[in-house]
Amino acid sequence: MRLFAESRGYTVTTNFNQYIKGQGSNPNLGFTFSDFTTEIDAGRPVLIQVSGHTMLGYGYNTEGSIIYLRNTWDYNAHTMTWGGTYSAMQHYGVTVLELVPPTPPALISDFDVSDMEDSQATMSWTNPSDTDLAQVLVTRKTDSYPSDHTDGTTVYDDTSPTPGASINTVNTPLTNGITYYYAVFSRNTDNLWNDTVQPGSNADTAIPRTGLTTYYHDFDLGLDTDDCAGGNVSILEVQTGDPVLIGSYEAEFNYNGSILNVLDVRLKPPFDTGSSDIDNPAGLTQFNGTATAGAPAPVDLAFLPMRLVGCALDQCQGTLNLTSIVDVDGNPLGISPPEIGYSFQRGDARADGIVNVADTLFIAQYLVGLRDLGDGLDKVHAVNAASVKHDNGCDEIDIADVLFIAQHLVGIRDCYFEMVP
Ligand SMILES: [Ca+2]
Ligand SMILES: [Ca+2]
Ligand SMILES: [Ca+2]
Repeated sequence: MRLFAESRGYTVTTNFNQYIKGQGSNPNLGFTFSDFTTEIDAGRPVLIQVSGHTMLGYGYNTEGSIIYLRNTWDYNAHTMTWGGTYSAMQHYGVTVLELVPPTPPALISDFDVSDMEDSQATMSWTNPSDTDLAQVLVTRKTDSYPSDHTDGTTVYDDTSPTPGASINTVNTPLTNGITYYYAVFSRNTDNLWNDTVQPGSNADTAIPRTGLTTYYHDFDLGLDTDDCAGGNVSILEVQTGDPVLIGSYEAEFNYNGSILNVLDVRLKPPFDTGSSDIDNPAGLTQFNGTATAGAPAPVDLAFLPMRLVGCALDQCQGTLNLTSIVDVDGNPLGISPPEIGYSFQRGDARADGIVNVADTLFIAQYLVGLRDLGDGLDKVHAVNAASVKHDNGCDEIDIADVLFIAQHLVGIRDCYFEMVP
């Protein structure tokens, strides 16, 4: 009997055959009507053994010690008196079988619903591997997580799921800017639901957004407020239908450290915390900043004072990458923007690839207000100009830079702008 139950997928905790009281060798021992009612009240049918036949007892009436049973001869309900006879067959024993209640399918542990998509969210998870999996259901609410599979709006319902399958499906339409709470539930063929709700396992949120996600950044060579030459990193614009406050960023600047050095990383308000790692020998400066209260675009992120230490004949490329931008709620923004690069050559104020008398002229014109700093052949490259003569703390553009170039051009100074002995 136990083996049969187990062969049907049940786990048996207790099973025994016993004479009923009065039928065994000791008239004081045996299974009683009261024992029978205890089993029935616990939800466990009892097999009723009569001479030459077995029947299933499923109920009782204490008045007259009547038991309700079914036999294998028909589909009808029958009764007999406890310890009496049934069709002339004497009731002599019982078989008690206590089964472990069937368990629901395993909890889904990798449920993920995407954020930041326009009017939709992508749901993904792996079905439980239980072979008796009968249904997988996803429900959603807007104020809190669903409490069980009947709570909330059903957004996915598969009544013939494949155990262990990876599911990836889109839920749409959603309203942008609202937080949606999702949970995935499953049921087995015993009709047992796993109604556990565990964010991080089978529950997750989605925040869809409009029209994200492009942002434009800039890296401008120029002077900081104290006339230091270098590069200013900024976000010009965030393209999205919802207002976005920039919360934090990560950036890196790559260059040839034997030609260019970064002297400092200066955070720009409202970016109030951050860190930097300036590795000039490796030609890599990494930095990040956080604006606790958030910052709308356009906004400056940081200023990097720079100094060229190479020869007037050496060129190097410096490229800036914004590797991460996150909004004030912690959601990543946008697609990675392209890197921005500049060519650097010490003394080449006009940025035309050669250091000659035109560069002295450009710097002189800038100093009297006839020419602007900036990018392009009619502008003055701030770092190329300021780094000719190194100054205290950081490099500024002044008449000494003009003089040093002129002296280099007539051979008094070498290509590092050092006096020739
Ligand atoms: Ca999510
Ligand atoms: Ca030039
Ligand atoms: Ca200078």
